[in-house]
Amino acid sequence: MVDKNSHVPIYVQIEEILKEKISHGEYAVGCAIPSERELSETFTVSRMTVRQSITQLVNDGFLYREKGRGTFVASPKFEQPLNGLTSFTEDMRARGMEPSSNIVTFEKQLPPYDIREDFKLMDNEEVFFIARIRNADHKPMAIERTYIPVKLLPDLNEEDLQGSLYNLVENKYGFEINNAIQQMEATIVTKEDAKYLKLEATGVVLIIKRTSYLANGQPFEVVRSAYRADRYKFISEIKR
Ligand code: 16G
Repeated sequence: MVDKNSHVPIYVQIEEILKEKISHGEYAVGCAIPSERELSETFTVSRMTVRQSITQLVNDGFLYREKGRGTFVASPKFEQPLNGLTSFTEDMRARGMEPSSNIVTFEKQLPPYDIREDFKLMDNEEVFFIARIRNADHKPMAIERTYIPVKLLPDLNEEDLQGSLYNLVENKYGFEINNAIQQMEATIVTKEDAKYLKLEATGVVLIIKRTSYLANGQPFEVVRSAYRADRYKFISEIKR
């Protein structure tokens, strides 16, 4: 129960109690938790305090809200290892899930300055710009915005991108993908991405920028992705 004399804020104590119930399966995945009113009676605290705990658990991916229906227990987050250069398709298949994409944009364009620099392109050389919503079992996980030099994959088309880009690069074009450099930061989702990812306006995303290279050292993609922070955690093993 809640200890009102503790130096640990009450909303944090409630959060811990609810987390424990989730991890023990007392509150099962997909099931509704008790209402704010019920919880505030159980813990003899205000509804505001209960709401604060719940909001924190929603932001941390333990719970999700559905308008007019209540608050439910979320599936555990995906644990994505950070030590292999894998594709979204491979990652989802390895989990026994079905990958799919909704292509939001597919076009050729003159790249923005920084992208032109990344690829070391001439002023008049174009890139493909592709925005794809990536789904696992039909649920949006991420939106990826990818730049690829047109001269590298000249007949890339929208239909091909329903499947795996890495599969095309390796098997249709016969290139060897070798390594990538990746950076990650957290931010509040943009209005546009909230719509694509079906997130609330205050939802948090992990922004990942990946530049991937072929075996000959040539960069072939620059990708900026927004991953739902409530569905993903990235894991790496570090050795001393
Ligand atoms: C991953 C990569 C992305 C790559 C994509 C290819 C991250 C952050 N991003 O999502 O850079 O373009 O896989 O996936 O991991 P595909 O082969 O399924 O199209």
